[in-house]
Amino acid sequence: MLLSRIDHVGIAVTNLEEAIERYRSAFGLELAATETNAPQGVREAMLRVGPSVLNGVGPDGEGLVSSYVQLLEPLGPDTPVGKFLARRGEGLHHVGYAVDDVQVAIESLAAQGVRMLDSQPRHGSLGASIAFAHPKDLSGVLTELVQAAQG
Ligand code: V0V
Ligand code: CO
Repeated sequence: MLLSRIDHVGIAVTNLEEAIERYRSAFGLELAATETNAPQGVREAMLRVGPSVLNGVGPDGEGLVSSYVQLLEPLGPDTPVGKFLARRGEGLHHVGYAVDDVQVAIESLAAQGVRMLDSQPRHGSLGASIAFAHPKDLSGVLTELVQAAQG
């Protein structure tokens, strides 16, 4: 099986600090990290959902992985999240699934005729290697493959 779990759900927001505060106070979520990712055109925050579970090797340590809410504020209007906000407003932007090997997953999906937006892995949050698949080939959902950082 290609997908091992849901790593994160990505939510497009207009104001990152306000959204972090809302999600923290509403749900008691812990802020794991924030990062500016210029190639992806975002400033983003990862908020940990639930306990870390023993399920591989991830950023929480050997054998420990978590799921996250990823809040995404665009760096400008001409970015993926900037265009999304202009067209649809705030809302669910993508789903990120954990994979063991992102390069293997890219090639497997491409062989199934799913258009990959990235043919090579790119840098993602918490040191992950990521790749996106086109929403039009997956029932309208922008889909991200996430290979967690080692250790
Ligand atoms: C656009 N469309 C979407 C969509 N964005 N559908 C579902 N979910 C989304 N997020 C639809 C749009 O409504 C159009 O449908 C169609 O796709 C083509 O739109 P477009 O005008 O060509 O849209 P663009 O130019 O904004 O491109 C859309 C794609 C772009 C998906 C190609 O956003 C992209 O390359 N995304 C991958 C990178 C990314 O999203 N980075 C930010 C997250 P109609 O109207 O024609 O029916 S970074 C991240 O998650 C990180 C760093 C991490 O997790 O570590
Ligand atoms: Co993401």
